[in-house]
Amino acid sequence: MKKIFFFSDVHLGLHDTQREQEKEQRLLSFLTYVQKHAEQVIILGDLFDYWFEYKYVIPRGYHHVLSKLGTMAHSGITIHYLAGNHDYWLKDFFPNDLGIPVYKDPVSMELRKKKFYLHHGDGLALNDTGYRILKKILRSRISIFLYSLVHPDWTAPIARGSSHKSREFTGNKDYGETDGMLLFATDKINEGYDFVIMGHRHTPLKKKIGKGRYINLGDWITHSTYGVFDGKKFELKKWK
Ligand SMILES: [Mn+2]
Repeated sequence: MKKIFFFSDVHLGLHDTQREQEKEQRLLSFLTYVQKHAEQVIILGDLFDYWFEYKYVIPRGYHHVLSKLGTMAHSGITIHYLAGNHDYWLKDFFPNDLGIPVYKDPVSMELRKKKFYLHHGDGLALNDTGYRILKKILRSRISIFLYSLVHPDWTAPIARGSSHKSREFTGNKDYGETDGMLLFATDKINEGYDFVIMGHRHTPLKKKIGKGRYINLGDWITHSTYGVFDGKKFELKKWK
């Protein structure tokens, strides 16, 4: 019986070439396994540390992973890609060229008769109004349009630098993010969801809340964790 796989926060492109090559190999070996056992795959955001696509240009350096995902989708595996805060600027490359639908907002899905709520996890901190305002600005049509006018060789290094800084900055401050995500998950489970799945925190977690479960998928920078659902139980596993 085929299964449904979940993963998030690979942050491809984050480190130097050597570390990135190691991470890419680790992810590709996982995807080869998934290809054999999956009916569906759900990516919960931040697959890339930086992604901005133009009409005729996509970022360089990810071609092995892109072609792997494309092959998987082509072979009949349904892949859903929910954008995170680092790869929010996806356009039509994934749906049109790879056959992978992209979601810009949290989604609810019924999988094997269970109700799933899928959310990358950003913007749920309890006292981070600054981020919520920044999120609106960065995602506005006008900002995206203006950014797209700049040559890709100029925007990519700037964006990569600022994505590093933002991670160091958020990593050093406590915005009550863990609590905010847990509260959010609790609300959703009380609304009737069986599973609430998130990423973004880079810390794997599986928690029973009432009759439901809140799962945080962890990351592929240090944990290499993923979720697998067989229709009955949801397991949070570590890829070795
Ligand atoms: Mn994130």
